[in-house]
Amino acid sequence: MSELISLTKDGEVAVITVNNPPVNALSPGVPEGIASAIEAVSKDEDVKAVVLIGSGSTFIAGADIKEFGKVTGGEKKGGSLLPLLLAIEDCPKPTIAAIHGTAFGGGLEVAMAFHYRVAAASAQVGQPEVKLGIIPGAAGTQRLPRLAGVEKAVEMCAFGEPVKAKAAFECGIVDRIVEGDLLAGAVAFAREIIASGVTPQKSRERNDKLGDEQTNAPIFAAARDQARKTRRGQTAPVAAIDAVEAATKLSFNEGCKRESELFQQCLFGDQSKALIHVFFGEREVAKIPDVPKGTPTIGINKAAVVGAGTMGGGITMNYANAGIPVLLKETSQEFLDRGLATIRKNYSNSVKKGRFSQEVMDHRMALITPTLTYDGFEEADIVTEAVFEGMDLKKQVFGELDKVCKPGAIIASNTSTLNIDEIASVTSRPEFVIGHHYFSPANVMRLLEIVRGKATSKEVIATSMALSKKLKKVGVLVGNCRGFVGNRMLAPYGREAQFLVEEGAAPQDVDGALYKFGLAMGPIAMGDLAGLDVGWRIRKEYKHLEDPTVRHPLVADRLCEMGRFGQKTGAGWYRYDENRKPIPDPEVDKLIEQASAEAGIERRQIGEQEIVERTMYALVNEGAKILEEGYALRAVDIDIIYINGYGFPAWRGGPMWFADTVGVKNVYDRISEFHAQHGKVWEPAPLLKTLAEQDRTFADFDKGKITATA
Ligand code: 3H9
Repeated sequence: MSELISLTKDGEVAVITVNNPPVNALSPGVPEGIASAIEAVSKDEDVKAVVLIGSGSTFIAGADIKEFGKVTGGEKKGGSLLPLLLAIEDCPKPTIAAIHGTAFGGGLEVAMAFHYRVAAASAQVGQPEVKLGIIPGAAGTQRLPRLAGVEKAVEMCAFGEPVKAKAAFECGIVDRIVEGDLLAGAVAFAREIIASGVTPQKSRERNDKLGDEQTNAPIFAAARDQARKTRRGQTAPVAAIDAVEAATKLSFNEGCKRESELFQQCLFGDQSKALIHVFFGEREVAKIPDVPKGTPTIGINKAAVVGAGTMGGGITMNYANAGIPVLLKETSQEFLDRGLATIRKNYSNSVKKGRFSQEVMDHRMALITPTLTYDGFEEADIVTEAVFEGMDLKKQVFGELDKVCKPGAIIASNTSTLNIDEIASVTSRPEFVIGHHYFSPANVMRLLEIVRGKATSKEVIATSMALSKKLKKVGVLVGNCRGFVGNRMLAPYGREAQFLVEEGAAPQDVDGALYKFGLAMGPIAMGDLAGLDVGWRIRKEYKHLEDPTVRHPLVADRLCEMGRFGQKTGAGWYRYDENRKPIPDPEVDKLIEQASAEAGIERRQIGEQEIVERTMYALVNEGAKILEEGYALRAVDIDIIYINGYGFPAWRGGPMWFADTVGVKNVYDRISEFHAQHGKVWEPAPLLKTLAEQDRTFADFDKGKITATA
C-alpha cells in the first residue's frame, strides 16, 4: 500500500502491517494508511477479518512526538485522529490489534478502536502522555474506562505507568495473551471469531464498566490527592483525571470533545514543551560527536567497588540489580558489616513495599561478595572507587588498583569534584581511568555523570555510556573541571542561598520559595541531607584556590565547627526530629545574625521572587560558562543533569530551558543588575551576553545556530 503500511492476506484474514521504524510512531501517513487499508478490506468480499500488527520490535509506540513541536510552533496545523479511529472502529468485519513491544499513547488508542486486542506475553500497554505534559488526545480517556474500568483508566492516564500484558488481560484491555508467534496467534484468534459468527462490540458503545457517581467519586478524589502529592506542580495529571471523569458523566462524543479541549490546553502549555524537551534530551545525551555509535565497548561481566559507605553501597546495589556479580571492599570488618547491613535493609524495604520478591532480593545479595582484600579484583572488568573525598586517599587507592587490576579493566572514580587527570596520573593506564559520579542515594537517583579525563579512551567512554543504560541510569558525559557540571553549578547556587540567608531571609524562606518553584528540596535542606562536612572538606582541600577579594558564605563552616553536619548528626542548618523533619533552630538564627553583623551586612526583607532569581540565575550563569568552556556538550545535557541528579522539576525543562522560557535577555539583564549590586561573583557569562544580544536561546545554541564567542 505504502512504505509505511502494507496489506497482505492469510486466507480470509487480512494483515495490515505498520512499518515506521524505530517505534512505529503515528507519523503523517501512518494513521491515514491504516484507515485506507481498513476501507479497502471492508470492500473486499474475500476478507472476513483484519489483523493489525507492527513490524520490528514494537507495536505503535504513540503519536510522533516530533510533530507536536511543529504544531505548537505554528509550522503546521494539528489534526485530530478521532475521525480516523471512528472509521476504523466502524469496519464491518472483526478487527484485531496484535500487540508486541509497547502499545503506548496513540498506539493504545488505535488498538482500542479495534474490536479485539491480542498481545505477546512480553508486551506492555500504557497512556504515558502525562510524562510529556499532555493527556491522551484520541479518545484514550474515553475508551480506557469502558474497557478496563474507571479506576484502572485513571491510574493509567493520570500517572502514565505502563501495564504488562498479563495485567492488561486481567483488567479487560487485552482479550488474549498469545504464546509463541504473535501473528500466527492473532490470525488464529481472527479465525475463531469468524467461525463463532459473533458481531464484535465497539468499545465506544460499552458502558458496563463506567460505574456510577457513588463508586466513582472516591476514585477521582483519591487520584487528585495523589496527583497533588506525587506530581506536584504538574497540570497534565489533573487534566487527565478530569477527562476520565468526563467519560463517566458525558456521552462518548461529548467526552471526546472535553478530552480534546483539555489535550489542546496541555499541548500549548509551557509544561508540555518542557517535558518534550526532556524526552528528546534524555536520548540526545547518549550522542557523543567523537564517540559514534558502533565504537567498540568492553564487556562488563564482573565488577568491584572500593568503599562500602553510603555511595559505595548504593553503587554496589546498582551492579547487583543489573545482575552483575560485584566485590565490595572495605578496610575494616566493622565498616564492611555496616555497609552490607544498609544494603540488606534497603532491599528488605523494597520487598516490604512489594517492589520485588524475597527471591529477587536473595539473588541480588548473593551477587555481592564482601571482602577486606583485593583478592579477586584481577577478574573485575570494572572497579568503581567510592572512598572518602580527598585527593591523597584517592591517589593511594588508584595506585593500589593499578597493581591489582587486569589490563583492560576500567577504573572509575566516584569523585564528585576532584581532578580525574590527577587521580589517573598515579596509574600506568590513564586511558582506562574515568569518573563515574553517582548521586546519593546512588541506587535511586537516575543520574550518572561520566567524567572524561584527557587520556580517557573512546572505548572506555562508550562502555560507560552503555553501562549507564544497563544500570538504568541516564549517563551524561562531562568534562573534567572542578565539580564537573552538576556540582560546579551547585557552588554558586548554594552560595546565593547562603548569601540570601546572611542578607535577611530565613533558611526556611529560601527552601520554601524553591520548593514552591518545584524543586524536590531547597538548597539549605539539601545541604543538610548531603552532609555539610562534605563541602567543608572540599573547601579545605581547595582553600588555596579561593579568591580573597570576593565574598564567601560565612555560616556553613561555623556549623561544621560546631559538629552540626546536617541530618546525620541530627542538626545542621535545621534541627531534626526522629522522623528527620527539619525544624528551624533559634540557635542557627542567632549564629546567622551574628555572622551578618560581623560582616557588616544589613539584613532586610527578601521576597520569593528574589530568592528564585538569585539562585536560579546563578545556576544559569555558571551553566553558560560551562557550556562555553566545553565541559558540557549541549545545554540540554545540563538540563538532564539537573533534573535527574538535583531534583529540578522536569516540567520546567531544566535550568537552561527555564532561562529560555524566561527569555535569555531578561535573565542577562537581571544578572547584570546583580553584578552591579553584588560584584565579581555575578560577572555575566560571555555566552549569556552573546545570546541576549542576538536574541537567541540556549536551544538555538544546541542547534548550532550560534557559537560561543570566547
Ligand atoms: C501520544 O501518543 C498522544 C496521543 O494521545 C495521540 C494524540 C493525537 N515519537 O526511547 P528509545 C524515538 S504521545 C517520535 O531510545 P527504547 C526516540 O527519540 C506519545 N520519536 O528506544 C529515539 O530516537 P533516536 C505517547 C520517538 O527502545 C528512538 O525512537 N508515547 C517516539 O529504549 C528510539 O527510542 C510515548 O510517550 C515517538 N513516540 O524505548 C512513548 N518514541 O534514536 C515514547 C521513540 O533518534 N517512547 N522515539 O534518539 C518511549 O517510551 C520509548 O521510546 C519506547 C522504546 C519504550 C517506545
